[in-house]
Amino acid sequence: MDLSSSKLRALLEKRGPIKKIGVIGMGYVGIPAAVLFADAPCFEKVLGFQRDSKTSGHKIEMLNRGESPLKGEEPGLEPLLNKVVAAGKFECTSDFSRISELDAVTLAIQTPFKDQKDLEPDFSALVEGISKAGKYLKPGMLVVLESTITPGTTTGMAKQILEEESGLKAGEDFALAHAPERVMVGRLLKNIREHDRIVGGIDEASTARAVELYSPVLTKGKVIPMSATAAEVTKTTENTFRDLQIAAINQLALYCEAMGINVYDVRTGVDSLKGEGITRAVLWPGAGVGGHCLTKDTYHLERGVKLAGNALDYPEAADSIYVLARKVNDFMPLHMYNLTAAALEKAGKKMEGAKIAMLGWAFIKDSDDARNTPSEPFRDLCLEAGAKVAVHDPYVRSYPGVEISEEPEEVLRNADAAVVFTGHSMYFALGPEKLKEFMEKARPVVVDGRNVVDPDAFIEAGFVYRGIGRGDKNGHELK
Ligand code: SAJ
Repeated sequence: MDLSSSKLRALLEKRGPIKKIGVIGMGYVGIPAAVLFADAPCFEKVLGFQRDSKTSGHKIEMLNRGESPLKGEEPGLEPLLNKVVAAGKFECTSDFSRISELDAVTLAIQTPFKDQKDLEPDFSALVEGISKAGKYLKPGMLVVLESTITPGTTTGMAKQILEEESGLKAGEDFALAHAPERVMVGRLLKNIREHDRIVGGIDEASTARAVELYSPVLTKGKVIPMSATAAEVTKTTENTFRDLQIAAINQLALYCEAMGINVYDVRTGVDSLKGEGITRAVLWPGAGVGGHCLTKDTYHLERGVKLAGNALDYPEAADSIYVLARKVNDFMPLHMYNLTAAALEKAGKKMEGAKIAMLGWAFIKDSDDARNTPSEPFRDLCLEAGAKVAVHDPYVRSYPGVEISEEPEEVLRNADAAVVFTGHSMYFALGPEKLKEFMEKARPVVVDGRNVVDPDAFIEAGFVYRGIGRGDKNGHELK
């Protein structure tokens, strides 16, 4: 065993089992993590650290009253928060110096991208959190990063800041690991308890200490130990591969349109090939890919390869298959625009001066989450072409610069085209007669980005129909 980790092991032995834990970042990742640590009998105390800022400072009192500041339904969270607060096992504080009291501290701070264009992540909030952890770090403590980060960050930037701020040495004086979060809104507690947990230390001793931290909160899930960089690559890859699978079926949908066939027939056919060792992850074509995971994690992975700085044996200027997948998925809103323009032309109209009714602004069905929604580039293209755009969404109430109505009739009134962008359940009930009544057009247009409407019913009712992947219907005769 190398000297450094034997020094660290001695420090950890001396400190004994983890008893006191800190979680920095009281958001949708940090709060359930802190509550589950606090509920584990083997841990004595958990501190939730939250900056007392204008936008989030209110969370401190709320959490200390046992109230969750998170929006939306999170089954089991508030009762558990109440329980651990009442038991004195959890408290929220803005006093970061109390980090010095702890055996382990985790960082669950979001890492958004500055903006769509430059695809550079904004690590500023995370860097602030790491600096604070470093400032109050003591020998024998464990630091774990839970945020989604560019591969190489734990052993690179994070290790460097922690050592500079503390004067201590990672892997000798303190343990350092990455344990990426895998939570999804609406299932936070369930995900942490039941998903397997990837735990990656910068060395063996760090990995072992992080395994000791996470094992008690897992029920069905098991810990999967590996190196810190492998853990960073695992997290970014699990979303990169999902994005790739969506791009594969989106590309096929475009081919099926060009070949005059129904992509959903082909999807059913390909998906029917089952059996041991045979896997085909056939997902669903659609109007595009939004959200804060799939639109970003590919670029974290790509940056990680570049940051590693080693020779990559791959054609110099060629896009990786992953970046190409991002480009295919980002093309889908443009394809929706092309389908809409072609359908309007078939109806004897131009995009310029037309009224477009967009159904759906959220990036995912039956949700109010509109981060990086594919609806936005489509709306921009229509406005640039001189169309008027009205937006309906049953859940999204506000979005910068976009007026969103929850009244379908108001949005559809006198519209030349109705364009389905989000697969909200309520849209499946839209019938051609209702739409025709609201739109009041002799030759209305419907464009379906999420396989929501029945093509034949709309074609029979006199609509011009276009649907993603519906090569079997897109060239239909006008009724
Ligand atoms: N989408 C498609 N076709 C599909 C699936 C999704 O077009 O077959 C689109 C959706 O409309 C949406 C976007 O992709 O615009 C993302 O959808 P998503 O279901 O992946 O939802 P996310 O972005 O919330 O992904 C999260 C991720 N979870 C974490 O990062 C912890 C992802 O790893 C999960 O696989 C995903 O949830 C999930 O399965 O719910």
